[in-house]
Amino acid sequence: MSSATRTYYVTTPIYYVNDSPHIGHAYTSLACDVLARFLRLDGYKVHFLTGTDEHGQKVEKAAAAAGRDPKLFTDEVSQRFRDLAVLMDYSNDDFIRTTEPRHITSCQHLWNAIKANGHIYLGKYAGWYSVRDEAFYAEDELRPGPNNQKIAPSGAPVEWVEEPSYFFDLSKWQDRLLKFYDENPDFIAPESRRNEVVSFVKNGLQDLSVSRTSFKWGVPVPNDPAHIMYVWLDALTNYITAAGYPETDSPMYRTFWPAALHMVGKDIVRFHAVYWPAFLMAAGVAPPRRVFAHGWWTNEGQKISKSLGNVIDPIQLVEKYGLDQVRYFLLREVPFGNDGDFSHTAMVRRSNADLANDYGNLVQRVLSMINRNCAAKVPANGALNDKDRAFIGQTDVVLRDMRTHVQRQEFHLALDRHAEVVAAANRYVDEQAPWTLKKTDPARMEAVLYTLAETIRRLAVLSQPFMPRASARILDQLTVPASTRDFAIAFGPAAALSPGTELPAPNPIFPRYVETAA
Ligand code: ME8
Repeated sequence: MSSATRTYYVTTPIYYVNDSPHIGHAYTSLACDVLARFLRLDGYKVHFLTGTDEHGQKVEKAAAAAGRDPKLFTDEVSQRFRDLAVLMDYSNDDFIRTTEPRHITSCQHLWNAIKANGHIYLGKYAGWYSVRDEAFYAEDELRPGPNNQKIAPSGAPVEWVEEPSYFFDLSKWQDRLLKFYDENPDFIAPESRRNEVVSFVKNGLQDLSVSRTSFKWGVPVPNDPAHIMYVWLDALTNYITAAGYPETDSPMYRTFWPAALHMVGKDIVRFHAVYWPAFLMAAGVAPPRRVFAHGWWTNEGQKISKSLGNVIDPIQLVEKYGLDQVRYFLLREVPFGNDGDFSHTAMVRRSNADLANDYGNLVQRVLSMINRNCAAKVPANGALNDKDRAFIGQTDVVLRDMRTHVQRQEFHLALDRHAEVVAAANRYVDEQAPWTLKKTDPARMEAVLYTLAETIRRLAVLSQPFMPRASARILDQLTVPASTRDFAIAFGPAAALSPGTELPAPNPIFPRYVETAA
């Protein structure tokens, strides 16, 4: 396949607009952003989608509690998610809202396709529902809670619901889903989530209620507007809406559907890995290629919740520690897929140790030495020896390794590989001691500093997806043109730093975080 034909469609969950974004939302979108940026730099045509989930009882209730009209309320809260995308420097290509006309059309079209294929029938729902999870639960999934209430596995309260409802014949999809998982071993990751989903499906599936009649805030069911669509059917459909559905002949749809990856948190894996492929297969639409369910963040050991008052606001975090520092911390601190704990101590430790002391210091000391000892010009490279060339060349292998890790959503391992070269380069500075060579062997000093500057250029190219602003500043300090920052060019022979090029005065990239008295 030529690089021009490689495409990748990556999506975040669309977030409920019942409340402001917090660190968990920022995390999922960050992972998608890093993936999208990495693949664009690697020559892929990428479409990166995020957005907001605006229908359903949960949002309707939040609007009522705020004394607001649901449309105006969702406009306002959705905007906060857009603002977050700007603050966090996400490179999303589209932002979808489920209240948009394009989405209503798409939902109704999908509904009609599923119904025309005989997979939707009218009945009556009598069972448990959790508004907080927007999910139906079987009796045996619930446990007793306080005041004789029943509690969902997520800890959310449930209520008894009885109303006319359309059903999707999910019970008939068990074998087809199991076959699909079998034939597509990469469809659900990580492995633990895959096992969880497979055993859930093996235990048998019940038909799923896909419409509600007791409230109005949603997409009307075609030809029966007393019903509105179940918010999860509505929400999941966003992924094909944004790909141009129902225009399945459009260039957009043909280029990007099926999606390469739906990134989600582990709380919503069942919706994405069970219901969604079943809905799509029932409509004759290809399912996505992969669902990755990452882990859960706690705050200083506690579940993050509004009622505990410990919600971490990404805006405050970025103001306090810096954007690239936060982006780095979230993806480096915890193996992607595992649960993680946010703590101020860990954030400061990571930022100061890895960024200020290691990466930042490497850049600062090398550029300062060049500034002082090489007349602020890229050093001469005539005296490079095999060891120097091998030192630079190791970054070719790191690019390959990082590519593999990012493709598998092992962001922490990609950053580990990067950090190894940073550490090796700092050792190289110490071993070669260029400052002592100035008088004894100036040509050798230039070769050592050239080797380091060229390594830093490559490291900055590789860190762009993770820390776009800091990486750009490093590349600017090396006067690397914007047109030579993608991987194919940056790692090609013509992009190497050119000796004699004038360099600006160096500026520190990653300040040390110092606690200020409150
Ligand atoms: O579920 N740690 O929206 P939502 C890590 N609208 N990630 C977290 C997190 C935490 N503590 N808290 C939230 C919905 N997340 C639906 C999705 S998609 C068709 C519809 C992230 O606003 C994580 O990605 O409740 C989780 O899956 C998502 O936010 C839930 O966002």
